[in-house]
Amino acid sequence: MLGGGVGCSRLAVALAAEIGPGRLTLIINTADDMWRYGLRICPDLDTNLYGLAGLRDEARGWGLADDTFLTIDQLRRLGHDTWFHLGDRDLATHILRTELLKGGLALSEATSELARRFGIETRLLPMTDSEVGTLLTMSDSTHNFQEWFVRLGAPGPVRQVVYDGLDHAVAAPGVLDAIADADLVVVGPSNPVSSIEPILALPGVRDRVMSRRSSVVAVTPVVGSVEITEQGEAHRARARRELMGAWGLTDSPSNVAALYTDLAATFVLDAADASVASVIEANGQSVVLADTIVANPGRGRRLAQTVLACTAGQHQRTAG
Ligand code: FO1
Repeated sequence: MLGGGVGCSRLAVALAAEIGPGRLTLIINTADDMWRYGLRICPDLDTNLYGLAGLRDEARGWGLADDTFLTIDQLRRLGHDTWFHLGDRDLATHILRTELLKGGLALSEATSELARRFGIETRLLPMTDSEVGTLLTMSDSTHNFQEWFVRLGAPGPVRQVVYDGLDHAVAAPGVLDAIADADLVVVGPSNPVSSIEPILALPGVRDRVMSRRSSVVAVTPVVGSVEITEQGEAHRARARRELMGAWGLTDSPSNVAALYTDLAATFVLDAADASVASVIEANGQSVVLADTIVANPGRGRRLAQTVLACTAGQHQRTAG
C-alpha cells in the first residue's frame, strides 16, 4: 500500500490483521518530513510505526498514546515558539532515528531498524532515502508542509505546491520491486496532493503502478456525503480541500478517482457517495462501495476485507 499518515495507517493495521503482518509492505510518503531541534521528524512513518505497534494516540491520530509534553512545555516557558508538539516519549523515536542516520544508515535502513525495535513485522518503506520537502506558496508567502498544516492551520488559498528535492530523489530500495511483486497494490486513503503524488512522482513509480493497473485498487480519502465531526479529521479535510484547490480541483471523491484513472482499475468509494459511482465508472474504473470511515477496528476489518476481495476480481458495485 502507498500512503501517508493516519488514514493509511488505520487501513494498514486492518490489512495486516487480515492477511498477516508479514505479507504487507507499506510505501510511505516522506515529503512532509522535516528537521526540528536537530532531529529528523518523519510524521507519516511515525504514524504508521505507532499504528502497527498499537501505540498510536487514536484521538489525535498522531504521536504516542499516553505521551506527555513536558519537554515542549519547558521549551515554551523558555520563550521558544513551540508550534510543533513533540511528545516526551515520541522524542525517543526521533532521537534514535537521527542517531541512526548520523551513524550512516539510509532512512530505509533506519526505518526498518526502528520497526524491528517496535516489534513490527509489516515491511515499512519510506518512499525515498533522499530528503524531500513540500513547499506551499500562498499569495505572498511560502511555507513547508508542517508549518502550513500545523502552525498556520492549513489556510488558503494555496497557489502552488512544489516537491522540493524530488528532482534528485529516487525510490528507496525495495519500493519498485514491492509494487511489481504484490498480489494487490493499494493506493491508500491519503491526501492525493501531499501524500500520494510525491510517491508517484519518484522516477519509475507511476509507471510501475500503471503497469499493474488491473491489480491496483485506490481507496477514497474523501467522503462527500457525511458530515465530519472529529476535529483532526476536519483539519485534514480542510488541508485536502486547499491542496486539491491548488491543483484546480474541488475535493470530491470523483475528482480523486479521476486522478487515479490510469493507475487503478478499481476505486473504493464510500457507500454514502454511491450517487457519483456512475461518473467514476464512465471514466473506466470499477467502483466498489464500502464504509470507508475507519472509526473503529470493526469498520477497519470490513474495509480491509472489501479491499482484499478486489484481488479475487470481485469487482461488483455492492456495499462492503
Ligand atoms: N499534527 C498537529 O496537528 N500538530 C502537531 O503539533 C503535530 C506534531 C507531530 C509530531 C510528530 C509527528 O510524527 C506528527 C505530528 N503531527 C502533528 C502530525 C502531522 O503534522 C500530520 O498529521 C502529518 O504530517 C500529515 O500526514
